[in-house]
Amino acid sequence: MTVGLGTGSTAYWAIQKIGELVKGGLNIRAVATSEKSEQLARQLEIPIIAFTDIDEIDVTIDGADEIDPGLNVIKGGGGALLREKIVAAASRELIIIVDESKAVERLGAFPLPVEIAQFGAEMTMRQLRKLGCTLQLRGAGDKPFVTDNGNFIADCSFGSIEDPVTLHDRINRIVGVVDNGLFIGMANQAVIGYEDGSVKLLQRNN
Ligand code: A5P
Repeated sequence: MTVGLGTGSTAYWAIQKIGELVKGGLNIRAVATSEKSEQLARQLEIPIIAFTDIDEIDVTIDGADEIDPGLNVIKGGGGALLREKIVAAASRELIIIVDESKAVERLGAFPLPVEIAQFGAEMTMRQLRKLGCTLQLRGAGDKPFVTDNGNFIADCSFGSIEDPVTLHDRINRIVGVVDNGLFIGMANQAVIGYEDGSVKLLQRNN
């Protein structure tokens, strides 16, 4: 199988587990959604292949910042949303793993990460604000956070997102936006872990 490896503190544990299985003889190849996850996978001796060398990914396991009951998701808290979305779009199955704090009735309390080109960033952020959010360029002072793809992240607080599909499309129509952290209709399953050790599995109905 070809497996997509997610990014973040939750995906970290999935990668560790996959590493154990590989050590025990599991025969897979993997693509990573960030340089950090790729590094971790290499340390664990999970065979990594270049994204250009694959046609399709069988399954990707990744974390999320928020997930709603329809399995729509906000991602990008760790800044890897673009590669995560490219890998998710190439995957037959996307499994989201979260703890209970990420499961919400409606998306939007978590500021939506939007990846924007460095060139013209001020202009792009002005257009984003017109959509009704308060916005923070990620990073400190004159040292903005730069993604693995060389772009900036604008964290856009909408408070509550009533219509994620429309918002996703309106954001991505802004010139200078590379992509945003709304993953709509991409996740097939979610695994939600609770503090008492129990686990809830959610399946997308389609
Ligand atoms: C990385 O850019 C993100 O999309 C992460 O998958 C998301 O932020 C969840 O990360 P944690 O598992 O660290 O909360």
